[in-house]
Amino acid sequence: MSNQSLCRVCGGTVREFFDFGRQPLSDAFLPPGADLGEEFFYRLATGLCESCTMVQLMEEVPRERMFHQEYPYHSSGSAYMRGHFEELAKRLLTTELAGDDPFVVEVGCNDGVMIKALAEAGVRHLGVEPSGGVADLAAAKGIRVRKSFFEESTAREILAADGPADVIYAANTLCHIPYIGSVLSGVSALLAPTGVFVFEDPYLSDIVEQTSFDQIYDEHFFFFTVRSVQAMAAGHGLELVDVERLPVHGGEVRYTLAHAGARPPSPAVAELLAEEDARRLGELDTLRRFGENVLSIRDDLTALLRRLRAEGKRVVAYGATAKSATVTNLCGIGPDLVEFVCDTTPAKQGRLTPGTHIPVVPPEEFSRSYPDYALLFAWNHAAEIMAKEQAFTDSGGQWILYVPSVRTV
Ligand code: JHZ
Ligand code: SAH
Ligand code: ZN
Repeated sequence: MSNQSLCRVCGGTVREFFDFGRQPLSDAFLPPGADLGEEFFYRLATGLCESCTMVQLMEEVPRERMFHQEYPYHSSGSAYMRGHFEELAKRLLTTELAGDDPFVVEVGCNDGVMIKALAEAGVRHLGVEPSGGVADLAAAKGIRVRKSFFEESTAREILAADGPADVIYAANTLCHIPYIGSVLSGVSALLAPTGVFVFEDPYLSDIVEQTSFDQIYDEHFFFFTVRSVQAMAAGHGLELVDVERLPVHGGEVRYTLAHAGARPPSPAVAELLAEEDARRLGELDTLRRFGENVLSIRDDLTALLRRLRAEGKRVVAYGATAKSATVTNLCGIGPDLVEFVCDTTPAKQGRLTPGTHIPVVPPEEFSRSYPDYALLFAWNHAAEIMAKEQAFTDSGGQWILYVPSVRTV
């Protein structure tokens, strides 16, 4: 155990600012009969690179342990997210993909939630997706999928077979890749001279602002900012030319990279950079204060759940998110405090949550007999879920939220 590591982007020194302790893999839901003693744990801790300011995990989990045939996250599980990606696909069709015979590559296409619309529009495309189960779901929708991890060698093979890409796109995937140097070398090789690499991931500024510490888990290796992405791009002959804040997943930024000098940067880049500097996002003190806020939320949430149990209230949870692994394992929330977690994903149902072993059940269990309280693990989908579960509130039920602070509504 060390409180220093080497930056996966620039090789500089990464200084640790928060230690979540021993954590299981966030998406490793245990099947019935699993040997609980065999569960895989690693140390989850975050640090700041003192050279390029990239915030990153101190330890890496081998990629095959996380992304495999049984990977249970299905991107199409939220109507709101489906709308978000359809909107982006429409925009790409009228802008970057409007030329003659354009070619688009999506890195981490999952079940095809975004690229489906481009495939249906007849655009030459390729989804690159290492998790076999979700890749099969995409293929079943008529999407051309390559089952592999995207990295430099993959990019060169795609270039040889299909030619340069006008758009390379990745949502909630680039921040999952510790070997990001290889990915960017691949992007730089595969991208057409006037092409763009567009990616969107949780924004460090939103995480710090809202203390949304549950965005930190095995799969999220990097926490990007305009400053750190700019530095990273420059190291690969690329340039950050546009940024756009997004409301999804609790606050993200969509970054657009182009070959250096190919496009004039939008004023939005300098504007957001100035905001980050004003917030002192690249400073250890700011991040240490974030760590103190995490501990307050942990204490408030465990106190509330213990009080409700002492009062004999029924408490369940809603949404077996990857994020919730960090919450339940940091706070010690098990089946003694939360009866079950309901979730629409068949691949998660009938299993136990990683590390804390709370049963995951279908949403029908929730509506069968409403509890007094529901801890909303899928808080980023609050609007969609609260609208759908209006009958729960009508029955007198209350939601428990913990971002940005613990409260019931
Ligand atoms: P959701 C995953 O994170 C993992 P998670 C990953 N690392 C990442 O970055 C993001 O996705 C993109 C369920 N649900 O989106 C479905 C309902 O039950 O917050 C999901 O299991 N009813 C790739 O897992 C979970 O909640 C509903 O009405 O934190 C939501 O997971 C809705 C809308 C969802 O991502
Ligand atoms: N784009 C979707 C999926 C996010 S889940 C969305 O925004 O909802 C992250 C996906 O990245 C997983 O399906 C995982 O299998 C995939 N992934 C992880 N490492 C990858 C890599 N090196 N290349 C391509 N995909 C990768
Ligand atoms: Zn660095």
